[in-house]
Amino acid sequence: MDSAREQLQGRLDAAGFWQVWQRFDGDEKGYIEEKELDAFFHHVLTTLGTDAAVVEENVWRLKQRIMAPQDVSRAGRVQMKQLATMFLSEDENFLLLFRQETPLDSSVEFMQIWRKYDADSSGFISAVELRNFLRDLFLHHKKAVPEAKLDEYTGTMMKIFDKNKDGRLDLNDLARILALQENFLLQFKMDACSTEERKRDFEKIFAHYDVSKTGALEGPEVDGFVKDMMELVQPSISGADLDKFREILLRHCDVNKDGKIQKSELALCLGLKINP
Ligand SMILES: [Ca+2]
Ligand SMILES: [Ca+2]
Ligand SMILES: [Ca+2]
Ligand SMILES: [Ca+2]
Repeated sequence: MDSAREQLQGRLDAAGFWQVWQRFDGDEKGYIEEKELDAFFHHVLTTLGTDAAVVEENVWRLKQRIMAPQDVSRAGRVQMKQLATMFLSEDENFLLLFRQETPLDSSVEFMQIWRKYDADSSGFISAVELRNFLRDLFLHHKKAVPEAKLDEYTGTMMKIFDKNKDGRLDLNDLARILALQENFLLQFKMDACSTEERKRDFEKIFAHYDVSKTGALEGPEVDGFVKDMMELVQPSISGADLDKFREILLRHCDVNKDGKIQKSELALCLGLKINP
């Protein structure tokens, strides 16, 4: 192991790494260009208080390491994972990268998590609630984390993802933590063409959100549908928006007032006639 790496590992936490990373990957693509590496390492070393006299030498060493044959990036790109591994401890690394390893299936799954950890239904995830999420996350990945470390990691995640610094996470902050994939509804043309096509799309859409296969959308299934619908017209919505739109949707669609949206109710709502 080269000495530059030995010196560096463990001295930067995930929040510190993220701060530098964001300067280079502002829109969170997950990689930077190879030609940005010099500047990136420069920033890291300066952040760590490396003596100016040896910065250049260390930048060169770090670059040698990342460009080693097995690490060579495709299309001149260097992935966040490659760089995070250089600087962070295993757990800190995990905090930044677990979302890439285990992406969510759908907004329904996302909303299940949101409802579960927003335990007091405040429309926000507080630090205490985030801590519970992280504890379960580490447990789920069979990692034992002492309580003190859990506090530290909660602080780290808040530093990274609590954008407006009010000490709590909104819906779109959690969506970033969990790296929710592309909106399912984006694949459909809403100005749909033939009736047949619209019916086929409708079947696909309903099946996607009716995860429990009950023939009705209930609980987080409604939430997931509402979230994706709203985000077709608005880039990201808050927890309060979601609750408001959920209520509006139910008011319009839930004809039999059972708190669920049956398939026939949704079809009616979307102006479609389907055979039951
Ligand atoms: Ca809450
Ligand atoms: Ca916040
Ligand atoms: Ca269902
Ligand atoms: Ca209903």
